[in-house]
Amino acid sequence: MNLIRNFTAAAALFFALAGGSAIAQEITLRSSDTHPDGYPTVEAVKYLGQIVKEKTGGRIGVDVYHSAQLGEEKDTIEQTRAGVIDMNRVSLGPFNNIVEETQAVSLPYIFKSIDHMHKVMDGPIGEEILKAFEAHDLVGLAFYDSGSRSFYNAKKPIKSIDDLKGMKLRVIQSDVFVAMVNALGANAVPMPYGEVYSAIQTGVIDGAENNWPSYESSKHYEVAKNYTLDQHLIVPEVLVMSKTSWDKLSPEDQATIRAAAKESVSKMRELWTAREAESEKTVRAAGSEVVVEIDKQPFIDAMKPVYDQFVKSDKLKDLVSRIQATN
Ligand code: GTR
Repeated sequence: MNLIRNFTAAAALFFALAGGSAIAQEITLRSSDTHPDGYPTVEAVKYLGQIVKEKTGGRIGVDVYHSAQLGEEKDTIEQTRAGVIDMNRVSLGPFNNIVEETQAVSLPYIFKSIDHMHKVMDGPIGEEILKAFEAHDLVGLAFYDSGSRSFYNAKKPIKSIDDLKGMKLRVIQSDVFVAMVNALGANAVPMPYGEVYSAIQTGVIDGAENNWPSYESSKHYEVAKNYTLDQHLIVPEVLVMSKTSWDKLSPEDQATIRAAAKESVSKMRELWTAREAESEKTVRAAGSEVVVEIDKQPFIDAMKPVYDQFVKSDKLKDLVSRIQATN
């Protein structure tokens, strides 16, 4: 950021000396996203960038590096903590092993519905979880939607929990995700998102799990045609900033970015709803076999050991019971 700042300061001076009237961008924040251009999270952060640019008279801009140009999520999180990347939009999953509080909202079937998730994340519990990032060199700005995650595989349609037995399924690099898949009788294989397509194609794994837009945009549907809507996880996504980059900003600029992040949430939700429908249409048209009706109770029952394993500290117990009590 310093280099860019020096360069833009020099450019501003040049414009001033040359009598130019352009307002130079003084700060360019680099933001990471694993998803391709056009994906709702990418567009939401671009939207935030536009607001910030307008509100600061062009002084601050946000460049979104989509398609994992800055790396896989686990690595970009470390780079954001180190101040190398300024902003990052990531699923809460890869944060599970770093920020304990994120585990509470990454537990299978913790949310009864998308509405329930919105109520929790838009309220005091959400604020508390956003604040928890600060102890880990990050500033939590906002939560985005991610629909619900379900299993897909290259082998056979999953019609009941028994069909999962022995399947090798990729999960996000999170102990909660690993425990969840193992508790269902399958074998969890934690792996970066970008490696999943070829791992399915070459038979290293049988499948993975994700929401409609990711199943579609990653093209995993081309190699794993069986998709079962067991909806085991409604796990939100988060937009964070590096504490190092944040501390370089004035309190006014920080407030502008916070407000723009909040404003980008409703935009994101609009884009999300549209993309979910579009993605479903695309994968169905491409021949995916979708199991819609499935008895979820055995899946829910199988999660008991996962809750026992992770909901141990007073902090987690308290968070989980407050989430469950939210209507
Ligand atoms: C997507 C999520 C990404 C990434 C991916 C994954 O739903 O939006 O941030 O975490 O899942 O499974 O790795």
